[in-house]
Amino acid sequence: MIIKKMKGLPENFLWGASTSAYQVEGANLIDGKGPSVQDIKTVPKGTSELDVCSDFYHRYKEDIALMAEMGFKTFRFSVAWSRVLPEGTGEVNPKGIEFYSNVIDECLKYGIEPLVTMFHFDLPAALEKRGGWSNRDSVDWFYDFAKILFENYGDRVKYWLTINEQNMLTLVGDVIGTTDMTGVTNKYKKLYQENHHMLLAQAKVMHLCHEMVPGGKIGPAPNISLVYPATCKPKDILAAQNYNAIRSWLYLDMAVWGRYNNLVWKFLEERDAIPEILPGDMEIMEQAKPDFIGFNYYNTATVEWDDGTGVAVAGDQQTGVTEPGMYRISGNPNLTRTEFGWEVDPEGFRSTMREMYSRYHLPMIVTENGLGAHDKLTEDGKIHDDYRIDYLRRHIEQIKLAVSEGVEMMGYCPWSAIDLVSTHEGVVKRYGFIYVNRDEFDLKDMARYKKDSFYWYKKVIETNGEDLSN
Ligand code: BGP
Repeated sequence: MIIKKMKGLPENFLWGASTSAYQVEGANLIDGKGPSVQDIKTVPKGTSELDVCSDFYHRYKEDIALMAEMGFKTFRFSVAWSRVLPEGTGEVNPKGIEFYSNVIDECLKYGIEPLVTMFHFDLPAALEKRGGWSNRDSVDWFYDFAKILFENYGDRVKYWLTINEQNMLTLVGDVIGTTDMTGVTNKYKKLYQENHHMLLAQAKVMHLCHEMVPGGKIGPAPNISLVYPATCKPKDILAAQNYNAIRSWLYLDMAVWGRYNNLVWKFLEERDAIPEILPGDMEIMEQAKPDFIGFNYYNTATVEWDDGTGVAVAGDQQTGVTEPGMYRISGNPNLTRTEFGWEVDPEGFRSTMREMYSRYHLPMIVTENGLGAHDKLTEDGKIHDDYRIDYLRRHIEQIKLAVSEGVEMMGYCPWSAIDLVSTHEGVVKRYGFIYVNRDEFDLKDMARYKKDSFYWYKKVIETNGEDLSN
């Protein structure tokens, strides 16, 4: 659709940006924090450990002041479960409770609405030892953890996100460092049982939020990308539908409707991987209602038909992995790529928003979107990241178009507010508006510098997205 009459973004649009605890905080075993699965994993060769990261734990005041300077209306951050509950259950760590309380107060001081992710890739190691999400008790573990969060922060935090990228935990958990396949004979059985427990835990926590938090709003935060067929061959269309279902609709159909997607169900049946569902589970999920959908978008995916001979070459959140007999990742020759090989598709962002809205009719907030690059600090303390400005501008333009088409968008939180450690490609893959002066292994002085994108985003926020010029 060629749009001539633009609508403009809603007045209370939540401009902000995102981080996650294990990637930004550092202080990973300090002040009573227990280890998480991220602290006990072997980090990919050539990348830094997660002990210091951006040292947000000690510098959050300075960092939030910079976010306020950009004019943030919201800040999306996650709580490290093992900072609050070092063993994952039981004894609460008062210093952990205090830290997030301080972060929340610091945001509120500047009129920044905290948007809190309850779980972002960092299950307490103690719980992993007890079977992690494979253990049915994980539903109660998460529920009890959520209760502590609502009790302590529910008076000040209105917006909650349950689980970050649950779909990526299932699809590429090995790359993110969350999946242990030792001794597992049927990976699908394990992964989709874990997935069922997470879905149920999420549903119970959505109920709980509505009971405990006055005016509280809660939603999921999967990574959603529309999947394109590589050609208009009918079989490629089927392949695209398969991957759309496995990658995205499974998670949103469950979160919104409490219904297993039929294509995914068949896929699981074929792999002898139907999860164990106890009486009452489906009712809980059917009745749980998110208030909005949070979603991370980096790019679309493109697939072709696979006759069962495709090879599942390792891939990450955005490059994807071929699923023999369902779809084969093919790549899209019409798109450019970032220097880390991720395709760039702003128009795909619009089609993703359109598709999501036409399926679920819920308000949506972008909880991640951004460009990872090797930024350079110049001698006079500048970072000229015009490529990031270009990426973000092109994506915001698509939000404006989608909104003009009637899609309800609540806000935009690109990844990331400040440089932090990538899931598997180290510190050198930078995303922030704020540069952190450290290298992969040399911590330097960790000083903060404003990138060119910092000033640009400030102006975008000031004009509520009207002025996107450089
Ligand atoms: C998402 C994760 C984030 C983040 C981002 C960028 O999948 O939710 O935690 O890191 O992707 O990915 P990466 O760090 O792999 O570049």
